[in-house]
Amino acid sequence: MSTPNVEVEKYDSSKIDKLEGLEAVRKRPGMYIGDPDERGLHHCVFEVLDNSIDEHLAGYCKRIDLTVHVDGSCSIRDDGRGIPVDNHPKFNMPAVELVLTNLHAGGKFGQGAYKYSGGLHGVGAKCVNALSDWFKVEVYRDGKVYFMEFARGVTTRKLEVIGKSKHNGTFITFKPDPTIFTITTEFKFEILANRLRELAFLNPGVEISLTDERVENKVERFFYKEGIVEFVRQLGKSKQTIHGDPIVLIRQKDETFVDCVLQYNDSYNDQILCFANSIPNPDGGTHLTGFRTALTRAVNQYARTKNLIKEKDPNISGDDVREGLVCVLSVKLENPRFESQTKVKLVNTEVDGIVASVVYEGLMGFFDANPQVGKKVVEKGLVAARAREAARKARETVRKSAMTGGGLPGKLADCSDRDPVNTELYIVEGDSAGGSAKQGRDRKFQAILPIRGKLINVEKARLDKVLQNTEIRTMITAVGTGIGDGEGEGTFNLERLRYHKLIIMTDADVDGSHIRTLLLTFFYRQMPQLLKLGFIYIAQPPLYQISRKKRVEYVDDDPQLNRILIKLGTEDVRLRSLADSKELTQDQLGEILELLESLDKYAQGLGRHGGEFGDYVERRNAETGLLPRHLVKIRAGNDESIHYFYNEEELSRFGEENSDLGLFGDDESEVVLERKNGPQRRARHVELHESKAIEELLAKLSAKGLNVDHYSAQDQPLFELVEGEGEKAQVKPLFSIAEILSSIIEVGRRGLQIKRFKGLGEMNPKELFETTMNPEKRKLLRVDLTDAVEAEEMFTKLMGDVVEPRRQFIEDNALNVRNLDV
Ligand code: 0RA
Repeated sequence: MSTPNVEVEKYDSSKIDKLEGLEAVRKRPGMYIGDPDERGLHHCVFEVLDNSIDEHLAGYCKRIDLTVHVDGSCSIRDDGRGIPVDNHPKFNMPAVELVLTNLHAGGKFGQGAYKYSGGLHGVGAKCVNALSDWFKVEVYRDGKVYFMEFARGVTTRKLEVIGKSKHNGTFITFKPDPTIFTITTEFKFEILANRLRELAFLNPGVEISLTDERVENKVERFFYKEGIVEFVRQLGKSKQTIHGDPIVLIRQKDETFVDCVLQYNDSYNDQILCFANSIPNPDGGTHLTGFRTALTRAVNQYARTKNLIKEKDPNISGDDVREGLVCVLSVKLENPRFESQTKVKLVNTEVDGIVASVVYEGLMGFFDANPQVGKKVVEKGLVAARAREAARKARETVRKSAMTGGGLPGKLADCSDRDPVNTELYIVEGDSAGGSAKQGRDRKFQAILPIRGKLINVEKARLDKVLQNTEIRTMITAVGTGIGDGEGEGTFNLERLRYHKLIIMTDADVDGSHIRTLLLTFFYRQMPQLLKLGFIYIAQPPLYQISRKKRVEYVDDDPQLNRILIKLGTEDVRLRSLADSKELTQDQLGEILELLESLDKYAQGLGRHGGEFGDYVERRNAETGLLPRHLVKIRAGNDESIHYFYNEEELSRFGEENSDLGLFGDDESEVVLERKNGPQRRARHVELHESKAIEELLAKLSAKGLNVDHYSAQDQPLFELVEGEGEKAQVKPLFSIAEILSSIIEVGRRGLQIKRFKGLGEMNPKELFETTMNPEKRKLLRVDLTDAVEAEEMFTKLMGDVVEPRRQFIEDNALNVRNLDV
């Protein structure tokens, strides 16, 4: 990346302060957005998003559109008030610039409309600015469109008016700085979608969309008029509920709002999701404590007044009252305090009592009005209590047999190292793959446990039944921790974990994915801490087996296959440039192919907007190397035309001359307007953020001696691809630069057998070790429980009773088993 072109101007001392302010964010990003890893990367999006949500809470924003672009940048558009643009007299700069560059600028951060904000009280967006390669903002306000741009937190384009608009809002696009986010700069659709869904549930009425331009047609919309009531319905979607509508308890006490929605189903698990000011608190806190106390008290109180439990009988315990409960508990309060930076636990002491009284009074009122539901809840609790007693006894026997039955199960091939930190347990599908794994492993630190046939479905059976299953018992003993929550003997104890990696290794077929899901469900239900703390992994056997003559090779995924084809293709050919009849060296050719491959990604992206890549590249300015930044696609009847613009000025001039298109009159990217004479025209404007990245790739190609004006097909051949030597040499003329890549891949594919790889059994012990078990080479997928909603839904769909969602889910995911980051 080139260094930003910072305008030179006199800075007074306050401005210098400001620049240093953002420099601090770049030096220690962790203090502001958390570690600059995958979490921190997505956190950037969420920080900007929180500002839009704040606008919604203040009553101004109805719609938020998020887009991930092909170059890895991300846009957030909202229809809020728009960041103020008026000049700030003290600092002599527009408010928007101040808000985005001055770490300590107050601005909106006085109380008022923003007191329930979830974000960092506005420091969010400027931190994101500081950590971005570039950051652009468009503000729609006072009938105008304003624009400004930054690079790594420094202003590179001052505020200017670029058009007119009847609407209000803010449109921010940024590209994370790869020198800060060194681990990954790739936004993950699922992570974004999960948070957007959550926000849409928690802020009813706001309409959120997510578009991934890296993939064709990937758009998801989130809009829930009824808010968390729908959230609870969705969580329980694949389960059988025991009463009709969810129970809704909503009340305000002083300045604190409590929203609590609950519903019972006939499963044996409970799921309570807690939020404070829209921030998830997976470790609960004072709101959860208040809820639990009140629920237990209300159910017992009701049971006693209705004589459903006898006077001498003990109370139904909290655990039993919560069996089969789905609940979303959302509080909004003025000054939320959390246990740590990650905000996983709320600590405001006053919240406990407030939530408890809202829930207790609300539930008692509800049970009185709906006695048949009250009775069912009490009965469910009584059944749970009896089952829990049976399970306790079963756990006890598991523990005893583990202690007395000679210790470890016979099927386990244990490792010699006894320190769990160093060791790993492979849980392998089938005795035959298990046998290979035993032979191939490094016995010092790798233990193997073969699992045979179908495991018991832990979703459909009560714990005492599950614990009678030998496969399950063997596994519990091998893992060592025990299971379940609660206190006392036989319950889960992390300190007794015998291996710090538990690796599930199954075939890449339907049975394999079924067994893997059963295992994950078991861990999720009985040892959730292992999942939360990241001890569970999925082995990644190769996806392809390719063979050439006698040689067999295993390939992980499609990009790797492509690289191999390119490499093989390159070995067999030489490229001769017809302009100077010079032959490229193999190294040169390799470098060029790498650049062409990167360009290919952008070519596909442009295609999805209706552009044609060769046509686009031809518009490269010969002197400056600059490419158009904007694309406008116009459709009138059956005619379609594409227009390119190099900058905002050109675009706005075009917009003004073609005002019927409403290019700037509307925040919608697609606009329809009736034209006085002639057919209706529809226009779609796309900002080509990727133009910078493409310019750089083309410049590199150019530096390697290729004339990039010839990217697409010419009348005369540009190169010759030569295969073989002397007399027998075959020569293929190439008419474009793009053709170099495709024809070399074609050569690479020749004489090659590519087979989609099916089972672990297709490899011998040595191959199995080398491809899938050798720590130096293998790729493990760590299963992380980032999203409880998704995990819960996946497990119940896959394992539960309700047939239709399961069938649908399996169909949707059968071809997709490798993407199972649960
Ligand atoms: C400062 C003050 C006001 C709104 C905003 C910032 C604001 C920031 C962002 C970031 C993304 N979208 C946003 N929308 C608004 C208050 C505006 C007023 O009082 O008019």
